[in-house]
Amino acid sequence: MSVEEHVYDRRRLHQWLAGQARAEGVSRRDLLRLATAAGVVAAAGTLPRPAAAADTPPPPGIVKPLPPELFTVRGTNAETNWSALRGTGYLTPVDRFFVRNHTSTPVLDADSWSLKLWGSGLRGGPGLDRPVEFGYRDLRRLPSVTVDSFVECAGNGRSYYTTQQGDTVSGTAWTLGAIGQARWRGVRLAEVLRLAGARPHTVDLQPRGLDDEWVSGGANLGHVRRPLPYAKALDDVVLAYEMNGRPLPYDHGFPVRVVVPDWVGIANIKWVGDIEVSAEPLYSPWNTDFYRLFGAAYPPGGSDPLTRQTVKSAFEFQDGAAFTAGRSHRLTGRSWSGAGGIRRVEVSTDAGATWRPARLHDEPRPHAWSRWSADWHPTAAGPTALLARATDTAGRRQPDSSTPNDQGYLFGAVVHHPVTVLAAS
Ligand SMILES: Nc1nc2c(c(=O)[nH]1)N[C@H]1C(S)=C(S)[C@@H](COP(=O)(O)O)O[C@H]1N2
Ligand SMILES: [Mo]
Repeated sequence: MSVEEHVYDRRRLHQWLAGQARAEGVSRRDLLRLATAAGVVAAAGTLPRPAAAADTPPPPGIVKPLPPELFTVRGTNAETNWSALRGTGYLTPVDRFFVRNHTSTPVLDADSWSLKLWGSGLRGGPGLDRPVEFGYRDLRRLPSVTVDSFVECAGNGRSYYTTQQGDTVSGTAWTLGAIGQARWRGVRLAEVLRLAGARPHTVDLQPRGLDDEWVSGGANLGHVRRPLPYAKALDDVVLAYEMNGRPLPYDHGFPVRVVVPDWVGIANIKWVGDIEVSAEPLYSPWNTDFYRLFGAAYPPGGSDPLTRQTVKSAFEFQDGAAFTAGRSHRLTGRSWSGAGGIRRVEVSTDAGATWRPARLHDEPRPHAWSRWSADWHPTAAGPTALLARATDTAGRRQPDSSTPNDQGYLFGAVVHHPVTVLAAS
């Protein structure tokens, strides 16, 4: 390609990114690849989206479309609307899987990507701890495993601390849509650690993302990274390259992400570029200042770093939904827990005065939700609240309220969903 063509091509790609070029018959993915190769989109940089109407807020750095019927955009994140899950199957379709980005989605190239393992936990002794690298194809050639697991943000349900309990908390005001369940395929992290020569006295691992460094409160906290105990890594952690039978989408960690079943979403590092393997305990802002519980009910240094998610339930409609009196309505929803499968779900259609069991449509399975339904025949018009309450196989039942913490993590109480019953016409 001549120099002039090169310059022109870059301008053309810029225009495409700005929504000023047409590209019928060419996939967005292919154009993004071109833009990345041309340096129009930095390999791990901010990803512009096609220009939106002038009156819409600036879109976050998320690649996939975020139609308002599927998502509620919150800053750099996109929350799944629960109404959009009604009728979908056991797995959350990628087009409606929530996105939680500290900065923005990097568009990486699998062929030039590699995963580097390094640190004092690798064989060779101090100073001799040579990094070990795996390419995308190397990982693809190793024995694969498949796991159905939800990824849920530790802050899922956070807004209910405020709206339901009057607590002041900081962070993204999620309702209950910061969860999705996918079928992940990849390589066991234990296998990669074995090949890399991890020593038995390894204490912590620290996977780190290739997305931009995160600046918070004026401080650059570096790349997103969080220590992971070696024992958990050996147990069930997966380096995933497929989601629901397809290569990982850009927004969910392409080419490879960490999947840590049952644990807080932050453990599931996307776009992983390296993993420190350490014989000493590791710290990052993500296991010190964040992802511990702080507040009146906790010690001054906070709780231990967060691990398992709580038990939660959600209905597949949006708060404020309207139902017509004198008709039968099938209420549907899902419940999940980070400590086992779901054994029982109860529903209340009178703001918690009375409860009845819901029908469970899935067997209890660890780190996966169960779908359920209950029929409701409202007779009186007016406002009411619908509630769902789950019990997991470890015997944990959702409480009436959650002990607050400053950053609003791990909400687990029963949520009151206001709805309106309309008079029969
Ligand atoms: N590299 C990187 N990994 C990350 C994050 C991030 O911003 N950067 N966000 C984390 C958080 S807080 C959550 S809840 C999950 C969200 O995963 P999803 O966007 O695929 O739904 O990714 C985690 N992994
Ligand atoms: Mo999160």
